[in-house]
Amino acid sequence: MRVNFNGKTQELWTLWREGVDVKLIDQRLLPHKLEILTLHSHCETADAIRDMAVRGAGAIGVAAGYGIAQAALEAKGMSLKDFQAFVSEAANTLQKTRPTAVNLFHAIDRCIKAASRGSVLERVASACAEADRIALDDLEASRKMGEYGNALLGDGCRILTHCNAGALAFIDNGSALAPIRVAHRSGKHIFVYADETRPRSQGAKLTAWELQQEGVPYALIVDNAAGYYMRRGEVDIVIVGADRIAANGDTANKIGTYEKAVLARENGLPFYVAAPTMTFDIKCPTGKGIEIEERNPDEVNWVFGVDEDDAFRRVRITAEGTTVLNPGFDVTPAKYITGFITDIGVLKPPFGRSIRDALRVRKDKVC
Ligand code: RUB
Repeated sequence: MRVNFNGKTQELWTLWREGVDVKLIDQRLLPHKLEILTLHSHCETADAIRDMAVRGAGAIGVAAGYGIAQAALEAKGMSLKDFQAFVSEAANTLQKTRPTAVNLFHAIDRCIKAASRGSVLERVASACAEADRIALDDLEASRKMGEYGNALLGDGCRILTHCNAGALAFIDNGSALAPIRVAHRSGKHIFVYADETRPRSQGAKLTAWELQQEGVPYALIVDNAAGYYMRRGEVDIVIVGADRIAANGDTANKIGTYEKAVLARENGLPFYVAAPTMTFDIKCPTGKGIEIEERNPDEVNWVFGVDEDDAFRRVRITAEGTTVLNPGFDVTPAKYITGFITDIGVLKPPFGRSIRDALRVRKDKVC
């Protein structure tokens, strides 16, 4: 992604691996500070996923794959039996970080499978190679989603998006923001409405920042304003990302996505989900089977940002003892979805069939 870093405009990835170390942009500090975090072990990587230093389905999938590679490297001097026990314990730790995005589970499964044959050193090499392949797949998938999604955006198109499904949710480019980047870079005049996305404000803190860095015209709106702009005829299309897509097309994404889909239908607007084939969960027949993460009430009770002196501050906005419910995601029923922008093309209803066919094409990439 194009960022202004250390006074220079440069291309930066969200995360990458350097030997046993994983390096990533600490997303908790954005947009105020661009800092690269170095994670020296799989335990540190698991903490970074849990604390959302890295977040977004694609990015946490890549991070989890790197976590397995780190565990394999940490255990390379062990006996085969101890190596296997250490790596499966690491998989367990990484699996417990966040429950909803399936990319995390698919990436762990792929790396564990890769590390299950040969000597310890061969297993280490295979785990690392598979983790790196997942990262490259992620890059390639976002490039393809950018191309396929761009075809849906005409000159002058006004797009509404929710949460952050951008480069920060992937290695680069993103899912929902990938077509927006391609359209903008190809000279189309587009405009983006970025939902704030309470409680963690990924739209305000991350999507707005990404669009600003890229020079895409946009406006940040509060979550409650989406229907207002749709009804005024000022939105042409809604594109969001996804954390898990069931076999029938029901889609889990950031809390608030469902109501945007219903509003889009009410206002006659196309509602697209952009996601790589890694995000489909064929083992999950419908959205009812998707585990929804319940997050810490502190995210609702407190806000985090900088004061006038640019010092980071955490401020309580509710009364002590306020009762809070904080689901991280919701499920949008497939009937509200116009299509899926994927790395192999745009899937159209009936989704049961189009998803099954798509996954047959990419059976090497999904579990
Ligand atoms: C992120 C979120 C994003 C999807 C899309 O939630 O809901 O829309 O993960 O991801 P969180 P991607 O910030 O809680 O992780 O674009 O990587 O498929």
